[in-house]
Amino acid sequence: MKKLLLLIILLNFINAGHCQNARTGQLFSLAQKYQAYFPIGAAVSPRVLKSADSILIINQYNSLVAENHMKPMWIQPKENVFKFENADFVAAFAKRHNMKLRGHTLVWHNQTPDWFFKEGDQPVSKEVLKERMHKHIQTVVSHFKDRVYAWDVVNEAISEDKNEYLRTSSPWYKIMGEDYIELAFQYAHEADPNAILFYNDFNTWQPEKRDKIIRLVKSLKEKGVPVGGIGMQGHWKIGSPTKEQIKTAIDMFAALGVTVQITELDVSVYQSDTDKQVEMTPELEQQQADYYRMCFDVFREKKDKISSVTFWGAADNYTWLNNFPVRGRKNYPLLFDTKLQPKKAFNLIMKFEASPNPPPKEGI
Ligand code: HAH
Repeated sequence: MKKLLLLIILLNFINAGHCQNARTGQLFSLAQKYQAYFPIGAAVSPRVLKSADSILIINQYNSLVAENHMKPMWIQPKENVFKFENADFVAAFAKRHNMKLRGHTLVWHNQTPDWFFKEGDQPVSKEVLKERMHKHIQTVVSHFKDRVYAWDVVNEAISEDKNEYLRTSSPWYKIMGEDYIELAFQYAHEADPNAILFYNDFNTWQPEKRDKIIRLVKSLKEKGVPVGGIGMQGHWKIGSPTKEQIKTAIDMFAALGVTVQITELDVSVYQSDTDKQVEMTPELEQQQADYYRMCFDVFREKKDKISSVTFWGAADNYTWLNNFPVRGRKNYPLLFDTKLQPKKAFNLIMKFEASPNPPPKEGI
């Protein structure tokens, strides 16, 4: 009995991520299917890579990003104490399996330790913060040089408030003023001139926010700041944003002469913070699948403007949305279910006539 159980567990483990056609036995891989379009990524942690999920990840994705372990809080928890072990594990896994690697993130108002902004119990001076930023970016970007091909240099610097341009509540802004953004890009470029440098944000499809991102990236480019891409996070929900909103944002961003990446895709099954927890029903799975199909129809149509699509997680067994925006409310936002089996969304986004492989895009 025990042996049988072990065998079943083992078979399940081996089977995870092999999406197989029952009739032909053919294996389907998302990354392979999208080879002529863009790399397909997942946000991961060393823990996930050491679990049964690793097989799913190897089979389905060809790009990785550390969900947390390259953030300042993890990588430089104390001044001059750099902890690369976890991020290195993710980088080594990517290399071993011939996957691309994105870097996330260098300068952000969240998940950045307080010491950056303080000297004793006083706020730090602009000059010292500038030095700390320089040191951080120089050290981290150099460490991953030749491994990370694209960095989210600045994350979420635009305000959500429609009467405000930049997020003035960010300690970076408070202490350094607007300059912090261009300095971050300059420092990153100095450390790795080959990396593609991204401005990354959420709600990029909302017209007011979209236009502020355009204003920012345009002004950076005019000043000769080496911004190479815009990351559309893509924390979306069933039905929103609409097809038109996604298309328009991609077109307007690409018109600035930068590449666009979908950097943190997931599709929540909830419409608002006050929705009660639900189980995943076939109806809900179908609605989510239809929404995902629309998104990928757009991404394929815009493949010349999009150089990567990354999911913010590998499967519904673990997602940050289980604790955001409501702590402990289970969500099911990804393509594989809690048992790592493909959902309807997976089947639908795999259902298209793939165009023949063109040569890979230059530099990406
Ligand atoms: C993203 N922010 C971050 O870029 C990522 O690093 C994190 O792991 C999850 C989501 C999205 C976000 C937020 O953190 C707070 C409010 C709105 C959106």
